[in-house]
Amino acid sequence: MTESHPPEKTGNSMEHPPSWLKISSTILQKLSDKKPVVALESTVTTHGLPKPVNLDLANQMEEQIRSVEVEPATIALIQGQVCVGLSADEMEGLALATDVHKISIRDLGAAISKGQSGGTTVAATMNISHRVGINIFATGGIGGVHRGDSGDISTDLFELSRTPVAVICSGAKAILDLPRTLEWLETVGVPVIGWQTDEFPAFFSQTSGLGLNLRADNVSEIVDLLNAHWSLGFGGALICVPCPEDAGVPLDVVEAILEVALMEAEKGAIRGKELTPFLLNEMSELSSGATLRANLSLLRNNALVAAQIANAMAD
Ligand code: PSU
Ligand code: MN
Repeated sequence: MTESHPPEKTGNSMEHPPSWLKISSTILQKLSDKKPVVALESTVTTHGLPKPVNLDLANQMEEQIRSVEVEPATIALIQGQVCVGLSADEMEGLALATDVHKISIRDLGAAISKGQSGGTTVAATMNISHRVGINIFATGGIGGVHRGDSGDISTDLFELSRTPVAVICSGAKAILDLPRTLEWLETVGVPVIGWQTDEFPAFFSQTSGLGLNLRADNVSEIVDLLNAHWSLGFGGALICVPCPEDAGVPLDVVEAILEVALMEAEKGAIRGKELTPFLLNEMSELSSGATLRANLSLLRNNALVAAQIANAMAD
């Protein structure tokens, strides 16, 4: 008679990871030694930035994190395996490939079963981070509620509501409806904390005119708040870091070029998953690269702030 096995555990014990999961030996060691680790998503690399600056940026984010002795854990799908920590070759393959998928929560099972490669979104990356025991995660912007009446609301908001991971970002993607995104975050119970600011940052712009009820000026305030939130058994938290001053683009400039980009998209009948890359690209051209420079700058800075928070958590 064959022995029956209990289902594989999906908690934080990663001594016997399931077959679909590959954690780098360095990260495994850091986690078991309770050393600080910061997770990084990969959709921003595969779908959010032009090639080849996407590869440079992915590596620079990891360098920022290592510069304060924290271990970066970039998460991505490679041939159906969820990889936590990528080799240099894996990172390059992912960034420069043309046939990679954008993988959110609904796509994860399919991507594993079909042996796909791709970038994990904020939602998918949060979920995997939590399973392996990482609770600090850096990115540029989360998904949210789209403008207009398409009903397009990102799974990122739902994952934030249920998964205890802190996401360090510069707000939501610039092309979204920010007031409605903030309302949704409140509805699903996600604390939104301004990092040295009283306003929700508007991604490329440091300000949005939308006030936040939570502000933290140093890492120990963040650590206290996260520990209290998690001791209550709640889910994610959003820590909003404005784009560095020297790279930020004023809100009125962003709004003006977005309007033009949206018209171009309408003319070209561009929608669905093509829309975000198209708009970001148009906006970069219309601003002579200013929005792209802001995007790169805020991504590097968010990685550093996240690593500082991870260090304070580990103390
Ligand atoms: N913000 C950007 N570029 C991106 C993303 C966010 O400026 O590419 C990615 C993130 O990975 C985020 C995802 O989780 O888009 C959200 O996609 P959707 O709205 O389809 O859920
Ligand atoms: Mn969407």
